[in-house]
Parts: sequence; C-alpha cells; structure tokens
Amino acid sequence: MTLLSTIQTPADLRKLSVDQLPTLAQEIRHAICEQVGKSGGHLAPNLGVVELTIAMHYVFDFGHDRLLFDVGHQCYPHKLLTGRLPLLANLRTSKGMAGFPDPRESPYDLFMVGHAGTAIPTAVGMARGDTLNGEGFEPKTNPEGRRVVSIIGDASIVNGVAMEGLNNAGTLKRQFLVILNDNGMSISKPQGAVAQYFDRFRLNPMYRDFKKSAREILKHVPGGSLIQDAYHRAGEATKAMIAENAKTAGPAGGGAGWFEHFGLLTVGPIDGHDLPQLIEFLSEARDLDRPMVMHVKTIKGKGYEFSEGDASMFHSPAPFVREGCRVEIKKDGRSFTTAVGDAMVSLMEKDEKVVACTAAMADGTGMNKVLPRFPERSWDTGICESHAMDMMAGLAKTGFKPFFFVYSTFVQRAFDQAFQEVSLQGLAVRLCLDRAGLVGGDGAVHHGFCDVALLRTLPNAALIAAIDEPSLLASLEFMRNYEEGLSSVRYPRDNVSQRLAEQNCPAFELGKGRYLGGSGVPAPTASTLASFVPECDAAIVAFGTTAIDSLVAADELAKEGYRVAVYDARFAKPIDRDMVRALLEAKLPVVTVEDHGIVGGFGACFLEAAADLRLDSSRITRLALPDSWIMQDSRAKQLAEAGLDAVGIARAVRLAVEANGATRGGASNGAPVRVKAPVAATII
Ligand SMILES: Cc1ncc(C[n+]2csc(CCOP(=O)(O)OP(=O)(O)O)c2C)c(N)n1
Repeated sequence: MTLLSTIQTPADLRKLSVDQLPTLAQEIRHAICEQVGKSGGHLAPNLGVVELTIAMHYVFDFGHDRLLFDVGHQCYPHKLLTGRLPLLANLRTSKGMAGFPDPRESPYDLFMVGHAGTAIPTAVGMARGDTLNGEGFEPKTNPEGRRVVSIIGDASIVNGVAMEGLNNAGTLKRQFLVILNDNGMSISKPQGAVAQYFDRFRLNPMYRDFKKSAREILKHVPGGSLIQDAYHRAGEATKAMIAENAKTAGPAGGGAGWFEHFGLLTVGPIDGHDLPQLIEFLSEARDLDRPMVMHVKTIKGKGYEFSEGDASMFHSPAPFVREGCRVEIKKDGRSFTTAVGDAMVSLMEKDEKVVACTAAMADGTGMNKVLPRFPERSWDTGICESHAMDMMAGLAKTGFKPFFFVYSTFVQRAFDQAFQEVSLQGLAVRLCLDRAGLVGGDGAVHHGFCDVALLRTLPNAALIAAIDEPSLLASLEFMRNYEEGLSSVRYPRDNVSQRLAEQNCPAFELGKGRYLGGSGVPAPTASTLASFVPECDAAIVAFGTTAIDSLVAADELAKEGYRVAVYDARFAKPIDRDMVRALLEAKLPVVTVEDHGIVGGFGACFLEAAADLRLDSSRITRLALPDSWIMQDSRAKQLAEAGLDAVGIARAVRLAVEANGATRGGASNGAPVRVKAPVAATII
C-alpha cells in the first residue's frame, strides 16, 4: 500500500512523520506523471510544487484556513491530498478530476480559477470577510481563527491584477501569507524586468548564519518598525530571513525589499524542495499577524529529467509515451495554431509594417514561430493582456499594423483597452483569437464563449470566424488591410479540416458571407454570392468551424431526403444583410450555428439584423453554447453536449423543418410554406 492511498484528508497527512514525506512526494509525482501521460494535462507546474503543497497542508488546516491558488494549474498535488486520488484516473473529464480548482469537487477548493493574477485579490477579500465575521485569525483574541494563504507563480505575480492585490494586501492588519512559487518560468521564459529581478535571487544556503546578526541588522533598517514588530513575533529561522531581506531593502538596495515597499514582510528565497525547511518556515509564518510574502524557489517539472529539461514543452502536454529516456508527445493533424503561426511568418515577410505580440502564450498561439524569426517586430509581453492591447494601440498609432495573438478567454482581460485605446481612437488593431469556443479538458475557466458578444459592441469592429486554413489565411490578409477599426478572427482549439480543400476560397470582403453548397443543392461557383438561395428545405448559416460540421449534417440529412444549403457567415459584424434578407424572404427555416455563447453571439446578430430589416424572424433557430457552464471533457463531447456536433445540427434542422411545416424535399424556394409551430430564437 502506498502512503498516498492512505490519505483521504490532510489530517491523514499530518499523521505521517516528516521523514515519510519525501516518499509521499515521490508517490504523488509518479501518480501525476503516469496520468498526464495518458490523458494530457498540466505536468511541470504540478511536479514543481509537490513538496510545497505537502508542507502547506502539513502546517495549515485548509478545512478551516483559506488556500487560494493563482491560475490553479498547479493544484493536482493539493487535490490528491484532499481526497481526490480516485478521480485522478479520469483527469479533465466530466467523470473525473478537473484540471483546475473546483469548489463543486471539494470544499478545499475555494474558487474555480484558471486566469492568472486573481489569488491575491480574492484572498484579500476573504481575509477582510473573515475578519468582519469575527472569524479571522488574531494571535491574542482569536488564535483559532482562519488564516489566509495564497500561492502564485513568479510569472503571474507581475500580472496587473496581482499587483493591484499586493498593493491592497499591504494595508491588511492581520495574518496574510502570499507564497511566491518562483521557478524562473512562465509557460515559456518569463518576460519583463521583474523576471530579471527575481532571477537575481539565488538560494542562500548560509541563511542560518544570519540568525546571529539578525537583531543587529534590524536595528538599522530605515523605517523598520513594522519589520521589527513582526520580527519579535517570529521564530528564529524567519527572523533571520526577515533581517537579511531588510538589510537589502530600500530604493538602492533592491533585494526582496521590493515587496516590503508594498508593506509586506518578505522571507526567502527558501528551497521549495526541502520539506523540513519548508515546514519550519511555514510553521513560523503561520502565526505572524502581518501580511507576508514567502519567496520559495522551485524547479518546474521537478523529478523527471525530461520535464525538468523542457518545462515549457511539458507545461501542459498532450498525452505522451515514455520509452526509457525517450518521451514522445502524441500529435495528430495540423492545428489552427500551427496554421496561423505559419501564415503569420509569411505575412510578416511580405509586409514589414506588420508587427505581432502575444501575452505569455507563444506556444499556444503559434507565435513561437514568429518570435525567433522577427525578434525586432514581435514581442512576448508576459501575462499582461491589457498592456499588450495598449502596446498594440501605440504601435498602430505610429503607423504599424499590429496583430495580437491571444486566447479568446484572455482577451476578456483587455476589453477596456480594446474599447478606449483602440476603438475610440479609430485605431486598427488585429486580434487572432485562438481557443475560441469550447476548449476541452481545461474546461469552463478557459472556454472562449463571449469574444463576439464583447467585441461587437465596438463601433467599426470587423469580427470574423475562420472555418479552415484557407479561410484563416484569407481573413488575415483581409485584416492586414482593414484600417477602419479593430478586427478579429476566431478559430478553435482544433485541427483544420480538409473538407473544402478542393473548393475555391474567395477573398474576404467586409460584411460578406459565403455560400458553401450542401446536399441536393448546387455547388458554389466563383461568382456565387452568399445571397444565393437554391431550392431547398432549410438553410444553415454557420459562424466558424461549425460550418464544416453543418456540411456533415447536411450529408446525413440528404440520406433522409432533405435538401439543405449551408452558408459560412464569415462576419458576425458587420453581418451580411443581403444574405439575411435573401434567406428570410425565401421563408426558409434557418438554423444559425456557432461555437460561441448564445447571448450576444452570431445568432443574436442574425436576429437583430432580421428585426432591423423588418423581416419575419419566426423561422430562425439559434444553435450556440447554452446560457450555462459546460465543464471539462473532450472538445468533441462538449460540442455534442451543446448540440453543436453534426448530429446535433442535423437534429435542429429536422425540428426546424418540421416546425415550419415544410415537407421533405417539398419546399420550394421563395414559395410560402405552411407554418405549423414557429420556432423563434430557440434557447438551448
Ligand atoms: C490572464 C491569463 N493569461 C494567460 C494565462 C495562461 N497561463 C497559464 S499558466 C501560465 C504561466 C504561469 O506561470 P507562473 O505563474 O510562473 O506559474 P508556473 O506555471 O511557472 O508554475 C500562463 C501564461 C492565464 N492562465 N491567465
């Protein structure tokens, strides 16, 4: 029996001796590595925090105390220590353990998180709330009260949201521990001046020698009364570290005094793999009644040569196979991300006014191809989407053509900048929105469900969805030349389809859709407009890759005798009004399909256009992500759950045709059909 299998709650962990903990750490690493090899998931971030997590649960009681994770991608060891070992085998699926903290899974998870920078601000809120409730830890008056701990990585702590949290945390007059997990890495190399600053800190094995001089040093710290105050409360080890940090504090001194300018005491750097030392420091920090940062150095990917050697590749790998020292990550097909990276290299070769940036997602957005090729015209800003958007606005203002490569879910962080510094100025910033729609195993915290809903509020925005690689390339070319305002193209975490490889992909024209053909209807020619309506029983207007699934659905429906015309909307804004008019005037059942939330998405654009054009919208059915959350699973299962796979689309078309009283193969273009039961704006 393993030690890990004996742990149902952290109370079981605390029954183990400190000597047993390294064995437990090894077992946790093994369990995580084996599972991520099978299912994919976050590997290196979790391997790096195994000892730190054990020590945190050994010292604190998070059934009572508060533990907040930043991003949350490093929560696997925590989950294994809080009763979720049985869920590990189904990691990142609906039956198993979510890849991020999830309060539905366990009371030990306080927030469902996935975006960087939030742990400190939410922890400040909980600290204030606990204090207001009379439940906060206070050494004299409430020693049994709740303590608050947050854990955040070195790349995430420079995030603006985290900085705002730190600024506020420094005003707290109570225990508040921030653990800075400094592994010198983001997903790839961390960016910016603070990353270089953290880099200067090395583990100092001599920290114990500071003990002797600690008291002396503190006497000479300018304005060090707060530190002295805490010093007198702290145990020996922490005292020594506080003193050492205080020694280097001050504008010229640099050192960890940086956090002390925020009013937070600082200890460290501490070796994040030395369990006895971690336990000693945490035990002392536990009872300090001041906000404090504990700077812990860890090795990302710790425990395996391959993951330590390439923590970037193994940050969140797809399933992989290990044979001896050889590790191979399974790859299938060509992804939109790869396609957009290649396309961007070509675009930048062709046009020297094109510049590009990503906010810490070089691998995830294809920018890893662009950055080394054009180091003077492309940037990784680190985890700061708001800054990146504004930086792109600045570049647009100086005459460049900026492209910002960002996940749909993270562009939400930069909406205000898109509004004010981009749109309001009439500047042309181009957004390449990767992971638009359902994202699979990362789950609800990462779905790109609302980019259209947000961005369509911006005047002059041109919002595109790509359906395959040729349409992606054509959209980039359109955006390169679009100077009227913000433009964006969205595409999913998926492979590009070859379905339309033989079909000519026309150039993009502002606000114009594309007729794709379908089943039992004419194929498009070079001159077919999207307002062409063939004789058919129903039309599907898809925004994005659901167009491909719609063609598959049309194939299936053809077997049942339905003739279905499929359209690629191309633009949610400006929508192709000629297409809307032609379809609605033909009195056809129209099904809009999109891998985006139903609220404010493409279907909403279609309905609004119908209303604006004073057309009958009663035959419109909207298929979209429901107005509720879809949790982690494979993307294929999530699409099926939302009714957005070919089966779901075919089902919706059948219902729409039935509801509109059309008969199989019987409805004729332009002829009025008997309406049995109108289906308007069906919300699924
Ligand atoms: C707002 C936001 N932007 C980007 C990401 C994508 N992301 C997930 S983890 C990560 C790196 C985090 O680095 P760090 O905080 O140092 O933690 P580590 O992975 O090194 O443990 C990034 C950029 C995110 N989760 N949130």
